[in-house]
Amino acid sequence: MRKLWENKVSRRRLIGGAAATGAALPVLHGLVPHEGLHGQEAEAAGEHIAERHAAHRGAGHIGGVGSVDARTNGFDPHEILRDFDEGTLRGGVREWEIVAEEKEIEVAPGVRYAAWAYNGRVPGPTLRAREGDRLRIRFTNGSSHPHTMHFHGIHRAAEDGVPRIGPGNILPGESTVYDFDATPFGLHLYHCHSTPLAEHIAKGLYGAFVIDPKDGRPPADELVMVMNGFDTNFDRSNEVYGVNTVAFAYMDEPIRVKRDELVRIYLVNVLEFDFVNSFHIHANFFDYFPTGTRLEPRDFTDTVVLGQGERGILELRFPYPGKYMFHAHVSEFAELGWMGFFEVTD
Ligand SMILES: [Cu+2]
Repeated sequence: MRKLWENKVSRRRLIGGAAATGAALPVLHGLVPHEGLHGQEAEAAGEHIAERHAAHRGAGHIGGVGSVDARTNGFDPHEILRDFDEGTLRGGVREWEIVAEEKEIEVAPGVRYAAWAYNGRVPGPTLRAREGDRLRIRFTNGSSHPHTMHFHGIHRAAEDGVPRIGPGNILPGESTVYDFDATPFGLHLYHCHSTPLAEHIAKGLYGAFVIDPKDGRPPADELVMVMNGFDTNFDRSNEVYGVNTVAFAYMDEPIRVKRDELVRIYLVNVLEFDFVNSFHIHANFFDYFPTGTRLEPRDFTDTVVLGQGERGILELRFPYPGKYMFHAHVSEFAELGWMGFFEVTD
């Protein structure tokens, strides 16, 4: 316990000190390789990051931490934003094939993480259905640990994807089918529910699950943002934070949106080890629909705070062109990767 407490304190003190000098971002370089990795690997990664860091100092841009090659990971946070998987309709049933597997991913430049992934991505595919659809998800466990798929929604106990109920834990090499109706409409999530639960979620087995209302929502530029984090040194506290996994992905390359166009953000918090996460937009306000289960917004605000597993839909328009920051208002998370920009053009 003492070690854990010291880690937290040292991490926070480092960040606080760096923020005070206006040099918060380089903390990621100093912090992650040393606390996050061990032995030779740590030295190699440390040198690697130091090189990249030196190269970027000259560039002088705030997110100057190098970049993660999407080809190495096999998924791109920019593509995940607008990638909705509506499955395949067969005989009136919407079907998906999902495979859990072990996969090493890069979560910040030079920082690798031994993840568990649904269909090779973290977060897993954004599954999208319409209220009342019959859903059938064929799940195969291609990893060496037992896993499940637990969907938020209203369904029978046997379809709930928890150990010892219905098919229970799906053992390595085995498959099952989850079969239920899409209800209620809103923004939900799915995740593994095997134990230890925090580990199975933190390793990357989660994804957004959108159920559209029967009559749909107004047309918009729709974006999925899954707020997550990575405990790279297994101390049950995260060293890297982001949206759709890669730290600073949208700092390095802003999310491009059109002036005055309706933007709809499906925001999910799957963070483990931290009780809350948040989303704050600069120079703008949004309508907020908690869990997306009502068609009228509850709030008109610029910041929302979400607990673990909480999610909501944000709708906004950008009236002016330019670059607008968005980030966790938990400053520590922002400085460890959870910040980005929208770039608004005519
Ligand atoms: Cu699992």
